[in-house]
Amino acid sequence: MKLLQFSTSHYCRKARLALGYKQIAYTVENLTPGLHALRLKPLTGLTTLPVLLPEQEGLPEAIADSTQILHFLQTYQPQPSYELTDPILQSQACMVEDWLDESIGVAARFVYYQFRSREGKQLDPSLSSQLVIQVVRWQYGIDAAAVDLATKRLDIALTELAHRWHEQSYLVNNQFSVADIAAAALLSPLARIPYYRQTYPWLFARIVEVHHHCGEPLPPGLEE
Ligand SMILES: N[C@@H](CCC(=O)N[C@@H](CS)C(=O)NCC(=O)O)C(=O)O
Repeated sequence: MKLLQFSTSHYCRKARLALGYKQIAYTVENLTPGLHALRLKPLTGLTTLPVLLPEQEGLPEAIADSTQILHFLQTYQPQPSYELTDPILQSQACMVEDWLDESIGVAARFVYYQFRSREGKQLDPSLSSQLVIQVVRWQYGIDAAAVDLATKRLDIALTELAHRWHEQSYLVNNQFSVADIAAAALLSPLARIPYYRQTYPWLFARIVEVHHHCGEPLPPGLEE
């Protein structure tokens, strides 16, 4: 299988964690931001990454959206499973995954790019990197007011996650699920930001555990 991705995207990390957990061999193709839409639009009708190309007869040509990719992989190869057997618990896991995708992953992006353009500029002060960061800020409307709201949303999210992830290993019913994969990927950009590292050490311990569980390399800032 081939994963079309942006190498730094936390949504693409989510798809890689699922592929890793399923132990499915895959290659990646890194697309160039800006030009990516030309390749993706005819393929999926969307412009977002990740996109999975199963490259097998009888399977869809392309699957867009990290949630759909996880769903496809579970059907393609049921074991090892990240689907909970109790349908009510599985529905809870899907709801937590959707909340992380639609709200928390977006908030993490806002806070991360704000950090990279300010206090975290020294992580890569090169002109090319700062240019990419400015383009991303413009593309998503990342300004001080939006970042303030994103920060508050993350505080609420991390208080909720503390109840579920600090005291137990897995988010839903203490069983590994799509919710853990989504949280580990979508909150990983915060590993670069000292405030989050100091305030929520348990979060990064869990992110590392999930990456080990999936056999995938650790995110920037958490490499051993
Ligand atoms: N809900 C989507 C979100 C993916 C997403 O936001 N991807 C970003 C990269 S992190 C993207 O492709 N942005 C480029 C664009 O929107 O044109 C998913 O889970 O796959």
